[in-house]
Amino acid sequence: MRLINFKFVKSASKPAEFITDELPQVAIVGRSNVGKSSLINMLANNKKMAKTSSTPGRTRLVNYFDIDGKVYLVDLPGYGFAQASKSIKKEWDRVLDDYFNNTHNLKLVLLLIDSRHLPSELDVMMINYLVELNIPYQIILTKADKLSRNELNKNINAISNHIRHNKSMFISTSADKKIGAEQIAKAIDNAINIETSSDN
Ligand SMILES: Nc1nc2c(ncn2[C@@H]2O[C@H](COP(=O)(O)OP(=O)(O)OP(=O)(O)O)[C@@H](O)[C@H]2O)c(=O)[nH]1
Ligand SMILES: [Mg+2]
Repeated sequence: MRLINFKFVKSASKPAEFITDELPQVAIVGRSNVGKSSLINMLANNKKMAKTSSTPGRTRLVNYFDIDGKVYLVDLPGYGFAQASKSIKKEWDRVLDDYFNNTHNLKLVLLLIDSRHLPSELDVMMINYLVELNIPYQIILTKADKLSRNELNKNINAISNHIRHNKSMFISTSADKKIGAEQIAKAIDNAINIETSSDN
């Protein structure tokens, strides 16, 4: 599948505003500043689709993008922004929890982890949370352009050991160098089509 036409649909901050129509959803999560919005821009081939910022904690809302009228790509608030006040942190946690508990058409979560660092405790919590809710997820390593081939391979091994996932399950990406978009499109396509074929 090629992801062609991206359209921003809306931002939401509470369940009453969430999109609950029939279209499948694919959500993007990860700690603040990991590169969620940049990844959307890479997929959309449009640097202005999702707002990016070098200031962490930029995306505080649930942002919905329609792709080709087939699927919603959903940019979720980042977690673990160290400098956020306690009340803002709580609010983010609530938005994430609300989103996962109120979105019944969620087919896949793209969980972003910075390729330069070991997953944080919050990343591990997020994985456990998704497993518990039985939500399929795909690990995406971001900012691969910041590492040499060797360093990247070393980190992929360390990350896969740390979270006990087979490294063949990771997709390495760079929004700057536009690496990994095709693999992600394939993962999204698979996630959407598995459901459709088993429904028939
Ligand atoms: N070198 C490089 N920098 C990147 C890449 N992806 C994102 N960045 C930079 O990382 C910073 C954060 O990127 P965002 O896409 O805004 O991150 P986010 O996860 O949406 O952040 P929040 O919305 O705050 O949770 C920006 O300065 C980006 O330019 C990448 O693949 N390579
Ligand atoms: Mg963002």
